[in-house]
Amino acid sequence: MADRAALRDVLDQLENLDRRERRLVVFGNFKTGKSSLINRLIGTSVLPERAVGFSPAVETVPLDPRSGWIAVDTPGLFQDPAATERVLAEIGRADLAVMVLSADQILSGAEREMARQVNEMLRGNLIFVVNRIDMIDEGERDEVLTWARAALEGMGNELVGRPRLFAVSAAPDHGDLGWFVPWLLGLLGSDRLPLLSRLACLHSALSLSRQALAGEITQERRQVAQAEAEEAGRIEEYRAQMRSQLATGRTRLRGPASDLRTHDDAFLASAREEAHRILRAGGGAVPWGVLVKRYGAAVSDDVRDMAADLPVTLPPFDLTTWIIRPDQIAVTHPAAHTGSTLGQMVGQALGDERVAEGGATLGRWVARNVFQTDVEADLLRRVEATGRRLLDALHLETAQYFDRLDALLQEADAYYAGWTRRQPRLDELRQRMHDMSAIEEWTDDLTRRVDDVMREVEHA
Ligand SMILES: Nc1nc2c(ncn2[C@@H]2O[C@H](COP(=O)(O)OP(=O)(O)O)[C@@H](O)[C@H]2O)c(=O)[nH]1
Ligand SMILES: [Mg+2]
Repeated sequence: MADRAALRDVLDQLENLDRRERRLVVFGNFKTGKSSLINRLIGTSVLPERAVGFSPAVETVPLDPRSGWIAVDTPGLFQDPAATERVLAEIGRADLAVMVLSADQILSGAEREMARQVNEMLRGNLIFVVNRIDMIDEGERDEVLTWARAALEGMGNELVGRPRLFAVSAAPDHGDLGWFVPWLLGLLGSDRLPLLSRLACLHSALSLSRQALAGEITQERRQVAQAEAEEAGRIEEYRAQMRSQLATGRTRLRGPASDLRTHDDAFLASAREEAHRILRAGGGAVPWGVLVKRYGAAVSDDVRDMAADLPVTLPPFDLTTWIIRPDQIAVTHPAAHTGSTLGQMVGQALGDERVAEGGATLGRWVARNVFQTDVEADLLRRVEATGRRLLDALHLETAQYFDRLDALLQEADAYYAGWTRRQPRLDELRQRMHDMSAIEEWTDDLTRRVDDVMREVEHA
């Protein structure tokens, strides 16, 4: 999953809600007297107060151990980006922020912008201390403070005031914090202050997380839509390809169904060959079973070639259930017999094997010329007639076979018309979208509750 830093921040802020330690973060420009102010607050100079030099460190000192408050001293703003970041991080977990301004150089544009930002982060848990008031002539002090109050209008909240501003002098020798100290100690006794700032921090973490999430969800949604479109395109393309192949297959099926002539011719030619063999041998059988099987195999071959690129497997043309008795043919015409015997006799007399073997031929000659009977033509006619009868039956069977194939191709077409496939990548994307939407909902719900509680805390 993508960056979850924002969400982790939310969880940190949730944990932060019941942190015992309470933090008063003092921040402001370089050399406004932040460290001096803290030292005066706690009554001892534990923090370095420098006329020159920059201390980049964040320091904490206990402020009021009974209520758990500590003071956090921070490096001056705008001196160094990394240090400024650190200050902002400290403010991010502050329960109360004190912005220290210098009376003699008060409220630059950058300072005002920073004040606005912090005020928003802490839901107004922000007060202002105008330090170095001793640097201003007494007669001009009111004017400076009035101006500052106007510039900071609207900052703060119901708990601290809007805006709350103190003019002090935190210099070690002539320091005077006035009624800032008793006021502050009174404020720090309230539990509503830390609750409000922590809810505010949680609130801003929630809205950042919500923003990050919204961006991510938009991106994810775009990805899902794109993946869906791509996948739909691929499926459609595949379906179209399969169905066009099937259509071609069906058209081609009609070809061989009407074009069995070559197989018929081959079948009859083999039958005739067998007849001649029988004639030569003087008897025998036409192996119709073998010829029929060969016919079936030839048709199967046709179909296999035709179906080679089809997305279905077609069954072969199966004629094994056909039972065909071999047609025993005795070449037993009396003339043929006589011829055969005659041939043998002559052959024996001459002592010549060839004449004896030629008996059948001689017999046929005798039959044709003496008895006017053509044994050969007779036999061929009989064989041919049987062959044609078988072919009629074979054609019927073939037609049924092709009908079956056509039905199969039609079924396959229906299958591919609605064909789809599992999409694990899409499922995963959708699941992620779903998870993120759940987090989004949770964030929105929590934000609403935090809003309500903050209003209550502030106006109780
Ligand atoms: N005149 C005068 N000097 C001050 C006052 N507060 C602090 N200083 C001096 O300003 C210098 C910087 O003070 P410091 O607390 O280190 O400022 P930081 O950088 O904001 O922490 C030191 O020399 C302080 O003694 C004040 O209210 N009046
Ligand atoms: Mg300092």
